[in-house]
Amino acid sequence: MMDDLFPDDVPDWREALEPGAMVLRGFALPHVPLLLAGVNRVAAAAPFRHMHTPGGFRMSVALTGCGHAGWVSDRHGYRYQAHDPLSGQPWPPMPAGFAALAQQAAAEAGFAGFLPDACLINRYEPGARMTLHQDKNERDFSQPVVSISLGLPAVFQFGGNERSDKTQRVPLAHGDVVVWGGPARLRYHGVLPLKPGLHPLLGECRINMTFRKVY
Ligand code: MD3
Ligand code: FE
Repeated sequence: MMDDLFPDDVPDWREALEPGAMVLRGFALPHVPLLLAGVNRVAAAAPFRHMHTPGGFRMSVALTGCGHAGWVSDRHGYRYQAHDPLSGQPWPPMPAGFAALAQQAAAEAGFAGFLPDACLINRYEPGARMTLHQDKNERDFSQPVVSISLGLPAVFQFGGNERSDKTQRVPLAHGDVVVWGGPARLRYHGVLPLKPGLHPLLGECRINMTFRKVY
């Protein structure tokens, strides 16, 4: 009866996309105030900016970051670096509670002991997108990436190990957390252009935070 409709051993908030890729629906919802306060503090010290690809194109997603490394792209290429090129200062420290939350999410997905040293923060406004890419600037691919979506919903594209592989579309909403590790770690992925909308907390915007072990 109720037990069949809502089996308590198969929580429906936890969804395996593929081996190594686990969606934790709403996992970050209780932590939204802490996350938004932290993002605002980081952005006050290291403002969101639109980087340029090595080929000279302005990225539609604005980004900032905190922790020991930030992601930088310019005409010389893309890489992690310890200093914010806008200020010449180290990236702001990771706000209290960030790393613990990422570690908790990773553990839920089977990656116990995840110790992120960086958090990249992407800001999407309507029309902004991220083309298919792999994340391979980190040193240790045995460590997962934990992503938290806030604000307007988006459609995530999850592909294979080759750019030309077929992709699946995964809707990601406010508070959803995804853990990407193991065989999913080097999959191509992207985000379709953000649809216009107004989120009650964030307005016309989506924020995506990704926690990584870079060094
Ligand atoms: C799968 N960000 O910052 S998060 C990125 O929504 C990035 O802003 C997207 O891709 C965003 O690099 C997607 C989900 C994500 C992040 C890293 C991954 C999925 C991943 C690394 C490996 C496989
Ligand atoms: Fe990525």
